[in-house]
Amino acid sequence: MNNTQSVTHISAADHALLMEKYIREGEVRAYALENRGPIKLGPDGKLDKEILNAYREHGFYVFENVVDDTELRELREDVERVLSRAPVEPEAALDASGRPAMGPEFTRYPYRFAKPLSDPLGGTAKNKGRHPVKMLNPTPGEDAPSWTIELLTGNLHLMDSCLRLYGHPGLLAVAEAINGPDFVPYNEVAFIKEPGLGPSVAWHQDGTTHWDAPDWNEDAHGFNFMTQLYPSTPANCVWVLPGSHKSGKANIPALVNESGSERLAEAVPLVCEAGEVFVVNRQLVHGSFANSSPDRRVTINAGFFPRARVLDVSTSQLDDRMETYNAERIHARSRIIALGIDARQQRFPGEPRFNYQPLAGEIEENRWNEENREKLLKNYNLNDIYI
Ligand SMILES: O=C(O)CCC(=O)C(=O)O
Repeated sequence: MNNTQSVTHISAADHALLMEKYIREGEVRAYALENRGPIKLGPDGKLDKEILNAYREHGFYVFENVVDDTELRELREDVERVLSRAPVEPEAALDASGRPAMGPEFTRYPYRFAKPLSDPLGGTAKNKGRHPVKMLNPTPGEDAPSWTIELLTGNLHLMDSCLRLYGHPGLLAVAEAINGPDFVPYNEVAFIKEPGLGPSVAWHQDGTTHWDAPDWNEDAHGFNFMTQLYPSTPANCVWVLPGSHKSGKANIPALVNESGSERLAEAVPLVCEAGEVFVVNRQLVHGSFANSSPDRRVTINAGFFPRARVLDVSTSQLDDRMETYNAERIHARSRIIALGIDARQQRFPGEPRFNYQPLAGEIEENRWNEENREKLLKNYNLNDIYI
């Protein structure tokens, strides 16, 4: 087995068959971990210790019943709207209904396309070579389109429902428990894996800055929340290698060699129902296979870092630009947390309001209204933080 794998031509149907046994065994391993349940907060509003311990042990936790039916419907409708406004193919001016496509009004283009069932990153130098092994590229069905949208970037200015989800008091309490009360934002993207089309995200670990730091630890590169708008199934979901967030930089080609294929032995699927949320350490070895299944996955990602891992850190981005995150930059980006909290409170006034401590005295400045949509939210993702 080398980094390009020996099976080069496989139909989508054969790929699905190849996954069957792996899926069965992986699911058993996943449910044996006992790291799933509702978000539990104590009377002091702090996350239950057992949940935190399970997250720390395995590098992920599955939160059940986070998003109710109303919120789920709003999130799905927003994703549909944004997808319906996408250009019909990369660089096209019009959407599928012949309207001017959405995109040019944002400084960072919101849509990323891929070839159906392809692996755009594996075995390439892209993303700083973070994805060393190419995944299988099954041949899509004859009726497949030339392109599929695999990613939306800048969820919070694209979709108000995502801004409201961002202010979720339970999820923010989890962020506080893991990263400390002064946690800071990373970015927000949506992974779209259409049935029979969704591309792979080859095995990788996120984070590029602190691997060799003398004070490196399991939380050095933060975590992602992954909210599922449809069931996350073993055939369409992200798979992770439990505990790998604690062992430093993994040798992914060696893991693939030892397993005899891209189907890493000991990996488990992140399975859950719609409306549930994974919290996933970014240092976990993780990836997703080509979606040869009949089921769609849409994941709303939002990540957070410990402030100490970001403040005054200079680091290069995935596209090699150097950036430094000074206190002013962190403050500007963190205002979007306050904005999300206010947007959520206006939509769901019966819920407790999360107290984001770094901006506790700035509630008035960060009210959710049309003025701040333009002033603070539009193109907020130019201030995304990446380590
Ligand atoms: O959702 C996926 O398929 C991949 C997610 C991922 O790799 C990430 O969030 O870092």
